[in-house]
Amino acid sequence: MLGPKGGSTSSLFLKQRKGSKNQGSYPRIGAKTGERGARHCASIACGKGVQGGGGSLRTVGEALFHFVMIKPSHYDDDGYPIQWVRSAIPSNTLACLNSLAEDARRRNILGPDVEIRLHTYDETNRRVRPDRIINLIRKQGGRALIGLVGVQSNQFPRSVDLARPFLAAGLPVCIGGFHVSGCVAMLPELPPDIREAQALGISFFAGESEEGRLDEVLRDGWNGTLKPLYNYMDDLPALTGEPPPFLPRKHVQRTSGSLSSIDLGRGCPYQCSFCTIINVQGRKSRFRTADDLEHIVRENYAEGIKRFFITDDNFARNRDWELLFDRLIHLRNTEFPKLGFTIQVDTLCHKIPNFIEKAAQAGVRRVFIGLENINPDNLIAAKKRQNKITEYREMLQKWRDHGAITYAGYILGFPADTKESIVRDIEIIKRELPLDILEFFFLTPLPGSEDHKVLSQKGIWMDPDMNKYDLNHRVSHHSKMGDGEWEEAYRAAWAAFYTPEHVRTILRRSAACKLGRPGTTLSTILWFYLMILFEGVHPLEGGAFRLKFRRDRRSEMKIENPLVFYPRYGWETLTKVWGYLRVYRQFKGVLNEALAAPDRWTYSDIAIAPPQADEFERLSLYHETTGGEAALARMRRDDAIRVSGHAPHRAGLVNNPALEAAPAK
Ligand code: B12
Ligand code: SF4
Repeated sequence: MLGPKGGSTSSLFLKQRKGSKNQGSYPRIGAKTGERGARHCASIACGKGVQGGGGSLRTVGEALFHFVMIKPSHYDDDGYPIQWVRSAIPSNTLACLNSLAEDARRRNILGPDVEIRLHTYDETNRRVRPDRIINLIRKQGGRALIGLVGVQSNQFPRSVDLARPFLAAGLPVCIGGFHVSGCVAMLPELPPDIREAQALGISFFAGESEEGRLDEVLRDGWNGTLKPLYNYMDDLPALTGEPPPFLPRKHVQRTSGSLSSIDLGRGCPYQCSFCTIINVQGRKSRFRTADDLEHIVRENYAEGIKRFFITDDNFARNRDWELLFDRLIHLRNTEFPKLGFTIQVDTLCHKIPNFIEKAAQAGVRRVFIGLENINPDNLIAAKKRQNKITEYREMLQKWRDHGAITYAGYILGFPADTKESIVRDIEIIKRELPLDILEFFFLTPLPGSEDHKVLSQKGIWMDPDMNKYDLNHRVSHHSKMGDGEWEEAYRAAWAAFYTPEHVRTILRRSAACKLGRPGTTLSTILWFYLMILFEGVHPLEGGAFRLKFRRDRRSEMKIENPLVFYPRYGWETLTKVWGYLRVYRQFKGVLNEALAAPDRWTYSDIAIAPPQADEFERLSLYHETTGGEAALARMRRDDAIRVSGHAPHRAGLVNNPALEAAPAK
């Protein structure tokens, strides 16, 4: 079955499959002037995207359709959009939409006489000025559709603020992404924020826009018949043969520069209760082909991009992982030796024969691992039964032996957590698990997750301000910790992991490994720690050199006086630069020590020492955590069954129906 929920939970929503049941439409805007010959313009405000005339306008009456795609950011605590001179990674959603739109343009979906002109903006690395976009559309003429793309829950308030001036100018707006899809997938009715935005005249898209669905939206945008809601949640598209994501180099240049992102698959077989992905993208693996992958690599390589973040939430459960890795290995061995990849995997990936070995050969150098917690009781409460703490060490050591830098996500605020247990757990991790980067998140009932659905059903308080749903803010109450205590525990966790002493240990571990990259490990540590310490944003939304624009403040907040805004912005910037330099010098000193240590190559500690026969008896991981002893007992029971020959051949997969239903890898 394609589709996560068989239509059950969204049955109260308008069913508008394939756009056939149009529930009304929004007003049409008039066609004005146009210019023939389609173009992609990443900077509409500069007017450079106009073909064959460097900005000259055509006569009124020619058909022109602007599709403006904006990936919005979200507001910081002071109400300013979080944006940077350079953001970390180009947006994959923007790249997907851009490719689909480019394909629609090539196919002349609005007829041979209508030029489609594409404009892409990523607000995380440039200011978006609706007034300028509106002026340019007016100047160039034609009709337009404003698409706010990949809108997460935390970006929803910003998206609506961005939409307002366009609506006021008579330009239709459509919002798509996880907030809308997650709400449509899991809630019996649309939440108030989406309903209010609908009342403003904004159209919504739930689901994925491959298989010609974007065409429908573009046609409706052109005809002025945009629907209030496009609901494709019950019909997940296949990705085979769909245009692979691509963004022009100028976008990549506004990020760290040589890294791009691609999705090779969607869907995950597991059932974690805090996860939105399974309810939006389904539990069945859908994937792109090895030919698509090669195409993406070649196209990007031609633009100088050699490193990629593969955005699949769990690449280990991409049914075609091996074919995809094999193609990458071939490309690396023949034409592109410098290819490098970052992937996201689960904690059982090392059980898949050859997975880590082939990943390393394919150029995987960084791995995000959904560790989430080291207390089995917490993992069970979150339906994350597949995470077995008894496997963590083996899995992490294997990645390390294959030269990958490991990042683990760690969620704070599960039922068994207290401030004391969190601090205890971080110390256990530091001592016993060979992890390079640990990133913390508040347990957050994200719209689209089972947790959110359950809290909504029970009427339990959740912060109504979606802007805070960035996993870096507390948005619910905890059963044991007070609000302040939970927030303190979150800050304490970051501070406890990134002490100079522990950074020294991480770097010593890396420097002792023959495939280790201590310099790169340090720059990654600095990235994560500096964002938390000085920028107040989660590292996953970080960037280089924070931009703030006085007039772009959140609509509910007052525009500040320039005499207050600019001196404070200047002072903040100076103190941050000073702070950055201080920490950089300190940690660089630590790196130099690690590299020069006389015992560099013989250094060892509990975390990186090869598995010991008695480690299950000795390590705190199994005896001090909540549910650790029981997890150990389960492991021993499973081992005993396996030895007696009655167990499935893959240790980690026992008692896991979700995984049993998963692709047989
Ligand atoms: C990659 C990724 C990132 C990257 C983003 C950069 C990049 N390279 O793309 C990084 C690591 C930076 C990141 C950061 C964060 N992320 Co993130 N991220 C993802 C991930 C894994 C993939 C996104 C993606 O490319 N999906 C594939 C695209 C094609 O799907 P899509 O976005 O849904 O778009 C399709 C449809 O929605 C539709 N569509 C979308 N927009 C529009 C617009 C129109 C007009 C139309 C017609 C259709 C349409 O068509 C698209 C193609 O089918 C998703 C999970 C997931 N599986 O999607 C999480 C996810 C989107 N992230 C999430 C979160 C919470 C965050 C962070 C807040 C986490 C944090 N604490 O830092 C930050 C926010 C930073 C930011 N400014 O974006 C959540 C959002 C949940 C929610 N309800 O809001 C997700 C779903 C993961 C999760 N934990 O549940 N993320
Ligand atoms: S393993 Fe990751 S992607 Fe899969 S259900 Fe759990 S949290 Fe979601």
